[in-house]
Amino acid sequence: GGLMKGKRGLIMGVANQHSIAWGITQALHEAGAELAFTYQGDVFKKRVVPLVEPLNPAAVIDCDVTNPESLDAAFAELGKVWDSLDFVVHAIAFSDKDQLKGRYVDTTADNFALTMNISCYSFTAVAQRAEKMMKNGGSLVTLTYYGAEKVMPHYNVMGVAKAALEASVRYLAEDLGKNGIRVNAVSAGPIKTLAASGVGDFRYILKWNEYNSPLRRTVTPKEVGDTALFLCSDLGKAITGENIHVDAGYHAIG
Ligand code: 0WD
Repeated sequence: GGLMKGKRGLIMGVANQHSIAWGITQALHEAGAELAFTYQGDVFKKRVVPLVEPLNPAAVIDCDVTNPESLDAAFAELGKVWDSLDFVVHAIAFSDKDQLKGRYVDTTADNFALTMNISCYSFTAVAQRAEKMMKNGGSLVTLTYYGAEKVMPHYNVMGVAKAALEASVRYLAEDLGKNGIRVNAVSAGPIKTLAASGVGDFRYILKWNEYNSPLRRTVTPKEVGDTALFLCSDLGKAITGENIHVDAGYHAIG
């Protein structure tokens, strides 16, 4: 049985067992979804392949989202094993960590473009390709952070990119809604991951959230995963263009 029985989805952005995408994977796997994965290059291959193997993935594919040919190849590969697709989880972001501290105003043009490309545009690039495989409608989910809405210490250019990502969720929801494809974001509270370790003073941000969020704690990747599961499932079938905060309530007070 299970909420996701018979549903097929691609998860992009598992880097290791601490990744939010890994918590999302647990939730979707337990609910009975059939899963495929992309990882970024050989460095991550070594970690991701053994991690996902026990879940019997339909495919585990190398994909660098900055490279359109790599994206095309990944979806072509997926098309060989699946004739349709029900959901995609996009849990990918990147910025030069030297610019995730200090002042936003000092952001370079090169890193601005790179951060926007990987952390924002890649979701649209994925949507373009996923749309073609979503023959029975579908659900696209991306990960964002409150630093898109309010100034958070050190988040800087990533906050600007997440704001653009959240806006793109609304435009994509409008474009793809006609085909029954829903597009939503999950705004996760801070979680200690590889990507987060690049953000200046991250431990302080974790403590701050623990002391000040309404639930007086931080959140786990699995808790973020449970909301991603809800959005990918038919329980979320009337929800699109939305941004759900899974942050122990911090957005309500912050
Ligand atoms: O506190 C946090 N950790 C939060 C993260 C709070 C709110 C949101 N998020 C977001 C992140 O911004 C990101 O969009 O969640 C998403 C997942 O991030 P994560 O789980 O915190 O981080 P991690 O486990 O590192 O996974 C992100 C991965 C990359 O890892 P690195 O360590 O290289 O940043 O994104 C992948 C890569 O595996 N990635 C790429 N994948 C394909 N092509 C690329 C790329 N060019 N660049 C990064």
